[in-house]
Amino acid sequence: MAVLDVLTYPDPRLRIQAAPVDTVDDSIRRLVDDMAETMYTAPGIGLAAVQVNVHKRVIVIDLSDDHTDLKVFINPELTKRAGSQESEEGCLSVPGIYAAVTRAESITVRALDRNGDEFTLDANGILSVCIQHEIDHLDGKVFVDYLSRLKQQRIRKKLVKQVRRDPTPSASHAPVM
Ligand code: K1U
Ligand code: ZN
Repeated sequence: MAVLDVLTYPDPRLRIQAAPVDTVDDSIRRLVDDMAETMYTAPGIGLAAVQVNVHKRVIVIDLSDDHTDLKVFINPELTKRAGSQESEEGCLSVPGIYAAVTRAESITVRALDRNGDEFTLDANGILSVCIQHEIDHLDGKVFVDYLSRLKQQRIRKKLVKQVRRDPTPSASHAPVM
């Protein structure tokens, strides 16, 4: 397994729409394992493949304290949304920034698991928020898109300055489609 570089906002590669996975094979399972290791190392509670510059519809989430509840969503689709909730969000691609975002309270998601088997899951609370946040990444969206223009400008300036001061290897890689 490997810890992958995470793209930092406003990197334009975060805007690339991810393509559906055709076949869940060993290369996808390796990607899932590397994404899980990257998420646990960060640390975070979710990660979308787009954030590690792989433009495929793959998400990992683990809300447990002890890394024992890894959830894998391949080609996830929201089939139901109900209600609304506001909660504080963070993002490994927007380090150090937390802001309130309004999303659906409860959702149903249909996806494939790491064996390529279809499942559906009903979620609410933080799991629902996290799934919606990660599906946004697959569609080239970042949570700061929900904030005011002024807040987006401030965040962009702050992170561009930070990356100039401390450049990461991810800044020079081409997208992996
Ligand atoms: O998509 C990402 O970058 C991961 C993101 C997921 C997320 C968090 C909160 C609301 C919506 C989506 C993160 O994991 S940010 C880091 C974080 O929330 C966290 C880190 C350590 C312990 C607990 C939480
Ligand atoms: Zn994120």
